[in-house]
Amino acid sequence: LATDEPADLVERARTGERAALARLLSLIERGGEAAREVSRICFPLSGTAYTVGITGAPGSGKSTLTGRLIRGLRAGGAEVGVLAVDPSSPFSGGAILGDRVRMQDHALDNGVFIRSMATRGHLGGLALATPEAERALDAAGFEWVLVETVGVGQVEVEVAGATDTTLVVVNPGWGDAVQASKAGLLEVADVFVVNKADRPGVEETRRDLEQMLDLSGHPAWRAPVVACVASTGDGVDGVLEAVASHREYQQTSGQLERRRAGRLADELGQVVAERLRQKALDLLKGDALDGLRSDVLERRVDPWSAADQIIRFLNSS
Ligand SMILES: Nc1nc2c(ncn2[C@@H]2O[C@H](COP(=O)(O)OP(=O)(O)O)[C@@H](O)[C@H]2O)c(=O)[nH]1
Ligand SMILES: [Mg+2]
Repeated sequence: LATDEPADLVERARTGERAALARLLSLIERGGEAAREVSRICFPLSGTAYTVGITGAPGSGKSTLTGRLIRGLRAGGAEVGVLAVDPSSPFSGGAILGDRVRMQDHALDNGVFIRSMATRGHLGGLALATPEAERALDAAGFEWVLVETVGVGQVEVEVAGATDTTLVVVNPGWGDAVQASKAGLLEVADVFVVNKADRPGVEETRRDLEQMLDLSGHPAWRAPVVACVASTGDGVDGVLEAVASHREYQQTSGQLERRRAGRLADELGQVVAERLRQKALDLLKGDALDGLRSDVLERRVDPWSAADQIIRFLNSS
């Protein structure tokens, strides 16, 4: 009997029932008690999938490239889960339609699961919902989880960077590399992909990126710059090889474990901060602190001292 219980949904998702997995992701998006239950069950079942972020400016070819990566990974027999994270467009929104069309090759392949995500009610928004969604795909048995996010805005860049390997997609032409750098993408890139290499300016863009990398010192891993034409598939093998080298480097150096541990520690910090923030806001919305609020408004108590009192109140409640 099909139920909507998180435990039951997880069990069914793990036997390959995609509708159950879709339902799990909806629960995560919506947040609240059910999302926490999903999270609690999926956490110990996850930790084996390899996650790849694909980010860059709108229109740079992220979805087209993602479709090609899916194809390449499927050719090796692996199951691939994809999250298209788009804060600006809800699940049925127009912007996602293009992604669906480009990825429709895979619509009938049960080894591929593509889902666009909006955050709706999730506490902490995108930054906290995405790793939970990744873990649901991981728990459902996908060996690869691809996360496409638009590389505009701090949270989106953070989400894209919170993967095992992050691809930053730029296009040929003057200034694209500089734009990527301004958006904070240089810091999160493990591999640069110069997509639309059928257009002029590939070498200039490559040179710009290499120069920026020169300026950023001598890290243990220097992001390679790989050119491709996602629309035809030319050069996509090189992108997959770069992902494989980065994975290999991280596994042999211990960096993968450190990076994952760092991400979990960050996530824990964010969850705690978010929950405390929510508690404090709820408290301030009520009338329990009316007196204290007047004290601040009438300048009898300064905000920092008032905050001390509020924190004491939160601790004792
Ligand atoms: N000329 C050319 N066009 C491409 C290439 N890759 C993608 N496109 C086109 O660029 C547009 C935006 O692609 P899309 O994958 O939706 O970009 P996204 O917004 O980054 O996901 C679409 O019209 C694609 O067909 C490429 O390698 N060369
Ligand atoms: Mg897209």
